[in-house]
Amino acid sequence: MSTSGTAADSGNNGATKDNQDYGFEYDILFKLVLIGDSGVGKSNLLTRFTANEFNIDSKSTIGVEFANRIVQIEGKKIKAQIWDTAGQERYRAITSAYYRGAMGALIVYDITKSKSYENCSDWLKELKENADSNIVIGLIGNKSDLAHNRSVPTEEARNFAKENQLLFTETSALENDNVEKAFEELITAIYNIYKKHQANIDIGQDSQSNSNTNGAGINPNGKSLNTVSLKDQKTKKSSSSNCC
Ligand SMILES: Nc1nc2c(ncn2[C@@H]2O[C@H](COP(=O)(O)OP(=O)(O)OP(=O)(O)O)[C@@H](O)[C@H]2O)c(=O)[nH]1
Ligand SMILES: [Mg+2]
Repeated sequence: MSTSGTAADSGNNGATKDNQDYGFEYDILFKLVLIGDSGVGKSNLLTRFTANEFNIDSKSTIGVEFANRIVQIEGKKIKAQIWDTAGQERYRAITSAYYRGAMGALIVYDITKSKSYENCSDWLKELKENADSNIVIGLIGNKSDLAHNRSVPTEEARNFAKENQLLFTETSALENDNVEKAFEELITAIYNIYKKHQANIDIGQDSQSNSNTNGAGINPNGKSLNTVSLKDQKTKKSSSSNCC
């Protein structure tokens, strides 16, 4: 996968940055969501990935923000539209709109805060209750630069991820360590499902197919792919505005 750092645009304030691609051309749109306790670094992971920015004094997110980045896989331009919400309890009411249409999610915890890791089961439950059942999910242990204050062992989190069929990465938004990898793995996993789905549609069309070739695929979580959500995901060319 190659990523384009020049095509990010932010939903934070409706503004775009000078070095951005104003064409916003893309072939496929993937909506991703970031969830996890307040203060774990969701917003900084987002700004690191979409604008290569980090803010040591970032304020708690109010409501929902989003930013985009174009990544390329196999020559296809994929617009990753990444939604970032407040981890604070009082903002939880917005969930259904937040999760609607999401094809991937990153559940973030802080490796120095065991409570934020323990709460990942609740975040996972919330995803299962609100998001598409076939959403691809990654678990992120952020703030790996603070390893001297670590309270969540890597192996414990890795096992939790394995048991729940989640992707897993430890990241540092501060040091820009593994941030690309975390997002790229998620986007690639979604893309592979998308590709399989497309191939199955082609096979289905070629052979006047029946229910065995109806486009269902398997995601990394081992579940069958919800074809409706992928069919609903528009394949677009040339858009001049953020779409959400
Ligand atoms: N050391 C270190 N600090 C980080 C890292 N990522 C974020 N932070 C700091 O952690 C604090 C919270 O970061 P945010 O990105 O605002 O956290 P959030 O998860 O978006 O929080 P809410 O919006 O309240 O849900 C800020 O002071 C950041 O500078 C990291 O990788 N390492
Ligand atoms: Mg935030």
